[in-house]
Amino acid sequence: MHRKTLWSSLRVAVLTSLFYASVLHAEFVDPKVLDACSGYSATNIKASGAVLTADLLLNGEGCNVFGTDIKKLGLKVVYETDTRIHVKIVDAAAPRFEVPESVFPRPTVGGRAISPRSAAIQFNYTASPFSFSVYRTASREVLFSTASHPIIFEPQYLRVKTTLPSDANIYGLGEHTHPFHLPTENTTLTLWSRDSYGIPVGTNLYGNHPVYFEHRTTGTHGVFLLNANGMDIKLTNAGGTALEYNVIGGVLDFYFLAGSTTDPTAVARQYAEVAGRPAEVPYWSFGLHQCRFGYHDFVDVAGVISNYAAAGIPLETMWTDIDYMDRRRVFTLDPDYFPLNRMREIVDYLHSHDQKYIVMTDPAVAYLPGDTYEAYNRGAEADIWLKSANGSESLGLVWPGVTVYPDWFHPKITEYWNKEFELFYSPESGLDIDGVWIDMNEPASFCNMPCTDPFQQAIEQNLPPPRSNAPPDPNTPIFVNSSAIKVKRDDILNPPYAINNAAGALSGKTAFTDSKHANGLTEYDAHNLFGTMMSTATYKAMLARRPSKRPLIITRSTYAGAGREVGKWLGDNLSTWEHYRISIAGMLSFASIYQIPMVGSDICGFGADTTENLCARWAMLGAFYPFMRNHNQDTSTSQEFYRWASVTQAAKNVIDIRYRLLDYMYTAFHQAHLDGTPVLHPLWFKYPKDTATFPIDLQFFYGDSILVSPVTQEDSTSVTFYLPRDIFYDFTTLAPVQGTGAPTTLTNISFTQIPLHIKGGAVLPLRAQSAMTTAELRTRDFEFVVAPGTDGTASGALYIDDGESIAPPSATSLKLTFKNGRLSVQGVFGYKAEGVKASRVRFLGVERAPRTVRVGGKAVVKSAYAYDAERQVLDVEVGLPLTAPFNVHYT
Ligand SMILES: *[C@@H]1O[C@H](CO)[C@@H](O)[C@H](O)[C@H]1NC(C)=O
Ligand SMILES: *[C@@H]1O[C@H](CO)[C@@H](O)[C@H](O)[C@H]1NC(C)=O
Ligand SMILES: *[C@@H]1O[C@H](CO)[C@@H](O)[C@H](O)[C@H]1NC(C)=O
Ligand SMILES: *[C@@H]1O[C@H](CO)[C@@H](O)[C@H](O)[C@H]1NC(C)=O
Ligand SMILES: *[C@@H]1O[C@H](CO)[C@@H](O)[C@H](O)[C@H]1NC(C)=O
Ligand SMILES: CC(=O)N[C@H]1CO[C@H](CO)[C@@H](O)[C@@H]1O
Repeated sequence: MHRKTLWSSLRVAVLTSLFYASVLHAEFVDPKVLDACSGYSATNIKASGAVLTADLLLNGEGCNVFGTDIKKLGLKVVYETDTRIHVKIVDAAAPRFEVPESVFPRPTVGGRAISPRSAAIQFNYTASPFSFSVYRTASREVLFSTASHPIIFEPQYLRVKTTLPSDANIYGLGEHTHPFHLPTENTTLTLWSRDSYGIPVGTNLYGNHPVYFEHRTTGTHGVFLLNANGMDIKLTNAGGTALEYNVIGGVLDFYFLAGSTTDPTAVARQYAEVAGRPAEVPYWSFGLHQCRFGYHDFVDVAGVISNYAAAGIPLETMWTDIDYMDRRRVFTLDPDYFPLNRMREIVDYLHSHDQKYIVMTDPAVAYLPGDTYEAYNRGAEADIWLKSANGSESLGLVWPGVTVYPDWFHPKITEYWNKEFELFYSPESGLDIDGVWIDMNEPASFCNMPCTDPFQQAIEQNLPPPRSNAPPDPNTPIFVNSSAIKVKRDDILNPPYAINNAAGALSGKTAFTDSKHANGLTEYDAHNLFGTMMSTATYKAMLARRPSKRPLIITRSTYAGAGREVGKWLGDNLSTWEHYRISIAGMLSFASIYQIPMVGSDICGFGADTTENLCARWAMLGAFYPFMRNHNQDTSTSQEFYRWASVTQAAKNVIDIRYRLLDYMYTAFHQAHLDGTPVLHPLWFKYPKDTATFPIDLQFFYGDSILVSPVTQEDSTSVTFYLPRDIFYDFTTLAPVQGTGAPTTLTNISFTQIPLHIKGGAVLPLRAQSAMTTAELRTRDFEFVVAPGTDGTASGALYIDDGESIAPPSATSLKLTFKNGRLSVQGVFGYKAEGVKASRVRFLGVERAPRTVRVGGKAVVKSAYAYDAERQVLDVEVGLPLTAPFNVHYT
């Protein structure tokens, strides 16, 4: 059906496709054929202030490569800010699918009139044949250019290709497991949400982020294509480096971001203006999370909680995978293995020890008409299930067997989802969870194509599988040790241009692309939004349960902008050194580019069996993931940190560091929430002129200033890493280390240590001591570590609030600055942390013993400070309450 439409408002497409060649992969189409297409010519060009419009008329008959070329297109170019140009090309005659505003709110534009001439980047075009480019105003350097690559715009195929500098530095375009620095040789990045066990390189994974940052020594810019249809983005060096979009629907809706010529993080903030800034997460969410698939029953879960306490490893949050469900049905508890009264006992126990509890929630609901399964019955009653093309319920095959999927576009979906959360996760009578884990939301299906009989396949695939153990005695004591604690159907199912979907057909292992949503959209268009829409519904449901508190939601599938509400784990990796290494690139992509900073990979690996050494190294790397969770598959050997002595020690060492740095990271998250500044940085963000940093993805900065350089080779105790030409300080000894801009090797790194350096120029706010829970951590004093840069100055920030409110009633926000021997701590002291003091300051790189030391203007006695000449550290006792500004000064 057609719907009336306005520029930049929701529209519904009916792809009136005509005659096609048979299904082709674009790789079978010679690029020369596409480049020989006649393209369009711009006419009726009108430029007025910040807006340019034109009609694009097809030259001749077009090339009709995957359908019939659309005759007339509409071009609209808007200089939205001084650093952002919006370029949109649509079918002039008929509305097509666009990402709905409800899923991706457009940035507000206006307020101030932008003069194109003063903008940092310019839109330029050639009228016939039509091509366009974007260049930097000051340098006239071209950043994007479609010249000699005609735009192709067909019902189910859109093509835009830009030339790039040779061997360009491109980052983003996920989700994938390529290196962070994308190979430009023969690389295809496919965007189509897919349940992708083992996260294979070169295949489409769970989420979709059609945004890239391109870095040059002359500056960094960004390009975002706001299109959610399936696509292949190709990077090639054949015939000159180029990037080509091949998209099977929607419109061309580009945002060009100028970035900056000096600060690579500027483009991240500009992307946040478009995609939204990340949600703040609760303080406790930075604690250690423990999970696995395969905790058999409530006794097992309670035992893990007790064992962590017994091992003295801080456990903040216990998680449970689908094991808890009755026959794998969402919103149920298995009455024999996870009975409600015992589960409530576990949750009460956790809460009384300042610990948290999270379980998995899947979108697919078991299809059980006429049964007593209320989650299904209430959904059927409200008629909120995704529908097949003929109007029947669209069926999938997931953990509980045959399922239906919620239709996130249905007007009653919020009511339904909120109700299920309210009932099942009721603090009074249900499972009182503290956060939510949402999975399988690509959406996944186990049904093999053509999936004509999911009921038969449920039998063949043994779904839901029977339990492998007998249920425990329901009265088994736990916690006994008190010391422990539209279109033609064929076109939508098999479009003429077949994206390189690793699941084969477009509907392979997911909901059928001809399924219909309540608002008329098909899964063909909405597929890549499913995970993000489930995220939004879950966010609302958690807010409805606890209206003032920040929800913690960790999802598998995301679309651009998902970070406004949720965090993300990197999916079903394996316990391999390769996946340990690639986790850094994955995490950097989400945290530094896609604006989804609450991210981490399953520590010690999900699938396959881990080893002691791998798990020890991974525990330490994982302490520098914003989201730190150990998670494991049901068929893999157990890998809780307490299972090996070396891993226990590694985890304790590194959680001690993570927790002492927790406020430093919390402050970075607050800044990210305010303006999109990334919380993790690839090295080139900090050293944009140093070409050696561009490909590095085995090291990164945690926050602005902690350089993490993990050991990366199997069972090795040495690592060769890069220290840029700058001053650093060893995190453990605090002694200065001069970076030379050459590879540095450290040897004899035990399996309980990870190399960490402080980048000169930082004042770090650390808790003076770690703790067993984050609640306890919040009672600890602060200490400040002053690490001067090559210019002798340093700065930092500290933000403290109640750690959980969406709108905290009060906050402390401090600027920490160091110059000429003086650290000054100033700002707003709104949050009252009872009894929390600034206990001491450590000044690094102090070359000689001080003559005088003053705290708050008063000279202090010699016994109140210590100077270590070998390490060049001056350690000053402060002991002031953190309620007013103060200085510490040495001469
Ligand atoms: C803008 O486009 C025109 C026409 O193609 C071209 O002659 C000119 O060099 C371009 N300007 C820049 C700065 O790229
Ligand atoms: C490009 O990559 C594909 C997929 O990995 C491979 O099959 C093909 O041989 C490669 N082509 C070239 C020219 O390297
Ligand atoms: C309780 O836990 C402590 C600490 O791990 C252990 O030393 C002790 O043996 C346990 N006691 C019992 C009765 O299991
Ligand atoms: C509707 O379509 C589904 C999926 O293609 C099919 O299984 C079902 O039999 C159809 N129902 C009717 C009434 O045609
Ligand atoms: C390696 O480190 C251990 C302890 O950390 C130390 O005892 C040993 O001497 C070191 N070996 C070498 C070769 O440096
Ligand atoms: C052991 C194993 O199955 N490894 C696979 C996991 O995924 C990697 C890359 O992501 C593949 O290359 C491996 O084959």
